Amino acid sequence: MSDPAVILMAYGSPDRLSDVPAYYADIRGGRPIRPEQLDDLVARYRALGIDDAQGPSPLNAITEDTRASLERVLGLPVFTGMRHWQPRIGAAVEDALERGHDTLVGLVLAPHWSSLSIAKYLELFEQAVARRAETRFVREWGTEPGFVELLGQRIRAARRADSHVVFTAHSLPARIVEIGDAYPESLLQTARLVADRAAISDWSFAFQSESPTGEPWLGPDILDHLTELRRSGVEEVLVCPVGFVSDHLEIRWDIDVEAVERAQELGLRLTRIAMPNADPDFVETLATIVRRELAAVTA
Ligand code: FEC
Repeated sequence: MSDPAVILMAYGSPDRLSDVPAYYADIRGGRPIRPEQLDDLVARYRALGIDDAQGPSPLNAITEDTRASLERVLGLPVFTGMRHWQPRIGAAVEDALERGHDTLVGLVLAPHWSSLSIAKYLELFEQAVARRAETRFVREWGTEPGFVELLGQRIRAARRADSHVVFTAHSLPARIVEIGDAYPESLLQTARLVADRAAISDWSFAFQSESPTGEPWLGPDILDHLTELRRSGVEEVLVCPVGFVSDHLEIRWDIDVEAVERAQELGLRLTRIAMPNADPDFVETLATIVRRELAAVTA
């Protein structure tokens, strides 16, 4: 190994509202989008209320802050590659190769492997490298001690005495379980470790952000789960989204608006932990993961 670099991958977000149709088309991968689905998505982005000059979601800016901090901490070049927007994973890899980097560590800003999520990043990464460099790809890092510690601290900081903690992650079509995907177990493993770290026993797990694709998705969905919690006497809920690391549409809309509204209807108080974003402790955890991968290359 002579010249390593990191390809830091994230989901990506439209730069402005007018990009939403092209961005949604990319997510759908050529499958049709009904006009009312597009209208609904534009309305959700619009409702985030962020100045369009900065983009309708904070995700791209947070990813850039994370990239810049990771580069500083590691003292190595870090390139951003987005799954669904620019700069693409392919462009990031090309850029790194053109600058002469011969060892690329691929790291996704999402902690848990699934055949419908991280596997897609891996495909794009490997296709782009096309055996032109040595690669290490981090498949998952949801039990990384620094990550568990950070979430545990965030829970301790935000939790009130009687809060019930609900860990959440993005739902996926239920068929992934039939093909042997361990996504639900990996999520529960993180939730258990974080709960232990925060010394809480009053917790549960729910999925969020299901898409209207016409097939069954993993549940329970957080909105139904809140109803069940209220029925069982819970009055306060603290959401800890273990499957995400940044503020973005799925947090700012699905939790901060939709879940909060449902909670209010039910007479529940719902708050959530602050996301890791580009927090120095989180960046240090990412750096630890990258250093371990690089040590394995040189070993
Ligand atoms: O803030 C932003 O602009 C982007 C937020 C965003 C993140 C994100 C993360 C994940 N997704 C995952 C799975 C799916 C599957 C489908 C799907 C659809 C959407 C749509 C939008 C969207 N996702 Fe996403 N996701 C984000 C945004 N996601 C917008 C399209 C409209 C909608 O359905 O709401 C369904 C695709 C299909 O229709 O076939 C499946 C998973 C993650 C977490 C891992 C990761 O970050 O890669 C899993 C952030």
